[in-house]
Amino acid sequence: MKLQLFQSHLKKNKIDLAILVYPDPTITYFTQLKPSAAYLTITPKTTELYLSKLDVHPRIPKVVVRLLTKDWWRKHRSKKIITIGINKPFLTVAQLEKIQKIWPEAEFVDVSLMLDNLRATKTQEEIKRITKACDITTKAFYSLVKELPRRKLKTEQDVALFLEKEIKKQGAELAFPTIVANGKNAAIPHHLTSTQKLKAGFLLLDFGACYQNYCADMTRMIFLGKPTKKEKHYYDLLLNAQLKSIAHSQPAMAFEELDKMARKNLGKYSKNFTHSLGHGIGVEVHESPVFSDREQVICEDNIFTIEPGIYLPGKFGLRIEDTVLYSGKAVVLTKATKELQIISF
Ligand SMILES: [Mn+2]
Repeated sequence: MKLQLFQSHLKKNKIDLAILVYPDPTITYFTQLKPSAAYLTITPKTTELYLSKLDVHPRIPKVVVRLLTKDWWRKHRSKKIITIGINKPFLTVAQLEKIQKIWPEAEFVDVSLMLDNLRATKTQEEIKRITKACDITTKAFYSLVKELPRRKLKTEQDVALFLEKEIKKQGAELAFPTIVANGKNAAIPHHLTSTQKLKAGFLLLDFGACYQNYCADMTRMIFLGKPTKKEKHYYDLLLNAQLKSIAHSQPAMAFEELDKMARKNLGKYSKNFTHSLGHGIGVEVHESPVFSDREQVICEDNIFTIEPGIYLPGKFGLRIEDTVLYSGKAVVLTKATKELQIISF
């Protein structure tokens, strides 16, 4: 995506060569590929992608594609290289040791922050793809709302498989394994979808499509049966906090501040909100901006989730999540209705 901008950062910081090793998602970011193995080398002037014989070798604008051999590095070794950029969170110790053996005299610097910042601001093409991923996710949700009253889906896993099939039918992949949590299972934010039979109560759906390498993330609640006044009250309280967080987003506001505001709006249930308000999203489901990082503020063309939750261990849990683009104002990309869907059971 922003390859040339990254190259100018390398030049400015006097980094001779950056080496990225697959499965570093930054390789997908720059090349739009998800190969089985790859090295991506970026200098201020040239970019080379080394792919194994097993993968397709497509043409990529501004990237030279080469065969990954045992001594793929030889050409680079012949040049004077003093400083090498690495993406620390995605480089294993074993890979680093290998690279250090090839360039024993080089100094290694972490370029992860540079890459994270680059990726946090989306290009028009990225916005298009994430918007499409969100539309696919929304459609899958509506298909499920239509399907549930037929009573053919018996377990959490049946529901998850239905959603996943609806996503794949639309030409997309899954951004992450679907979370379907019914009743007290929903009190665990990352419940592992089970074969448990569906029962009356809240049904939490946290899922997303991945379209052309770009992810969507959405959580909606369905109620099977008839909710009590109290259950409705929890839902309304949470929805109010979620809507306010979206409405209060403004440029240069710290994500941490937005997080605090959501907790305030949950009142005494803020102690039942046990995770962060959201996260950046793109080629990865979780990427920069990181809400707990004090330095990170809302910028134009950021895409992030807003997902407050209330978890009552042993009873039930609720979460409402949207993928949001900040463009002049917060624009909700996951357009599925947030009116509690009540399905007779
Ligand atoms: Mn999320």
